[in-house]
Amino acid sequence: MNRVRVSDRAAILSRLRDAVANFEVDEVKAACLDALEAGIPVEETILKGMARGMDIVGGLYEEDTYLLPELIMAAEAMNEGLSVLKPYLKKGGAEHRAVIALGSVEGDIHDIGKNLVGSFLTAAGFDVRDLGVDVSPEEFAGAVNDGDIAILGMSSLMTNTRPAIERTIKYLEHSNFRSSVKIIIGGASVDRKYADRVGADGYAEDALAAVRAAKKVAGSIENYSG
Ligand code: B12
Repeated sequence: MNRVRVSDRAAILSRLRDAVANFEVDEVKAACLDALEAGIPVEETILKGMARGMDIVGGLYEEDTYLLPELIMAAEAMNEGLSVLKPYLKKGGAEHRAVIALGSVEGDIHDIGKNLVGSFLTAAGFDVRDLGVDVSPEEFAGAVNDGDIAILGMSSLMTNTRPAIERTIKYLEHSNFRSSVKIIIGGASVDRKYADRVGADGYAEDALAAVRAAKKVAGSIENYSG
């Protein structure tokens, strides 16, 4: 395995962060390849490099330096980088763990984080069903009704879509599906306190923590063999 000095590793991750923040697609791809060559774990490259770049973009948007087109270009740059790195996400863990369905909640079309969570979960051996974006409470319940789903993951990035999580949980309760699934939630608009308040079974702040949260709730499901 290639050895890389801590300072080099930090330099590559900063380069990647800045390339995403400046939506320089070619530079993002080149930095991803350099990170691979330097032996930096793919998870770290994604979360400590590219995702930090997206945080910068969010901050610049908030202060009106960036507008919507810049958000879109940064998202494209991140997706290009992810396509370079995804094939190298480590496959680990047992196959045929619990089935987990993921969706961005009603009104929310942000999906980079959700998709990342899906990729990390797949790499960890979970069977992931992607319900897409703008998923209504009825659609979440429909997915549970369809069968073998053990865990439902909901993503919300905006304060005005956060209430859709609570609505979905209430809808699952009213339609008697709540007890058949474990629920984990994430995304920039939520935190552990909110998760506890609405009665979710787990919360995670990033994709690595999402794998831990999924394993934890899966561990409490009867007949789970992971
Ligand atoms: C990229 C982006 C977009 C892209 C989305 C592209 C796409 N395909 O996803 C586009 C340009 C489409 C967009 C649109 C809009 N956006 Co936007 N967007 C962002 C931005 C810059 C980055 C989000 C991102 O991808 N981050 C990188 C990923 C890796 O991180 P993440 O999503 O947080 O996911 C991680 C964790 O949260 C967690 N996680 C996420 N989901 C889940 C789910 C589960 C189950 C678990 C366990 C964990 C988990 O793990 C993930 C991986 O580590 C954020 C700013 C920010 N810093 O969040 C604004 C931001 C979310 N957007 C914002 C806004 C306002 C909008 C628009 C309304 C803009 C407009 N005027 O139209 C629209 C809304 C569209 C809609 N209806 O949803 C605001 C929301 C403000 C608020 N607090 O409500 C933000 C915060 C920007 C800001 N600072 O103002 N956006």
